Amino acid sequence: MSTDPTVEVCFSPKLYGHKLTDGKFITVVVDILRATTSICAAFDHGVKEIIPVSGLDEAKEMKQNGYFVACERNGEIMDFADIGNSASDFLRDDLKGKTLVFSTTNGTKTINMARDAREALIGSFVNIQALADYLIEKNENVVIFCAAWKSLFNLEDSVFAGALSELLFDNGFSTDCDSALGAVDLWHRAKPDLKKYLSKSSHRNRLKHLVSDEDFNYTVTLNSTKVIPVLKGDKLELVS
Ligand code: 3SL
Repeated sequence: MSTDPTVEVCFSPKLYGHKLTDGKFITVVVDILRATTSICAAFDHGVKEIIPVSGLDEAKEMKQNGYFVACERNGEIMDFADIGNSASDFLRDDLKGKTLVFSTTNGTKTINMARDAREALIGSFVNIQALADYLIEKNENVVIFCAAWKSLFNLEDSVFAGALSELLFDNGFSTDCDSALGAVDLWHRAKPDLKKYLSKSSHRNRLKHLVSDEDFNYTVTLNSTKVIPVLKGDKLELVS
């Protein structure tokens, strides 16, 4: 019997409860546009910790308690928040060494759903190789958990799931999950021009008036950072 570690992809939070992987596993949460890309940007720029909050009331209360809050719903910054959810929002020197609160439409809820994993890590194209190296070293089963859009399949998270699955398959991981195989096929379609491929995605078009081309370029550029955020208790911090 093969003892290779396995890869499974969940295309939506609605599917996470049905995953086949059990026992000890690591979950990689992915919300390419924009939560997990922005979390990587924040850590890369020196933020110390991020508290991912699912509900708006909680985010508002934490703002009243003095926290710096990043918060959007349907892409739009909330009126009580300090900043929204673009990677460039986090590139401020006054955030270095700080603890932030972060609440988004899909991403932060998905992070909080991943608490059943032995480790919940944050994935994006900007940290994909560092993440793959970490997972290869750990040699444990992996679930790639797409935040999707309001439970519906999205292209950008699924293409990323394929890219990460392929890096793991090339290093001894196996799968009996068609979603991982399908995601790899999607990645092969997207890989020659990732920006062009993801430009047709519904969320890129939904966000067109909110997300600059510069932010989108950052999102589709691989390996600009080696940060690997991990959920520890109620906070995201860097893996040690
Ligand atoms: O859903 C999320 O977590 C967001 O990243 C959505 S948005 O890109 O801010 O619209």
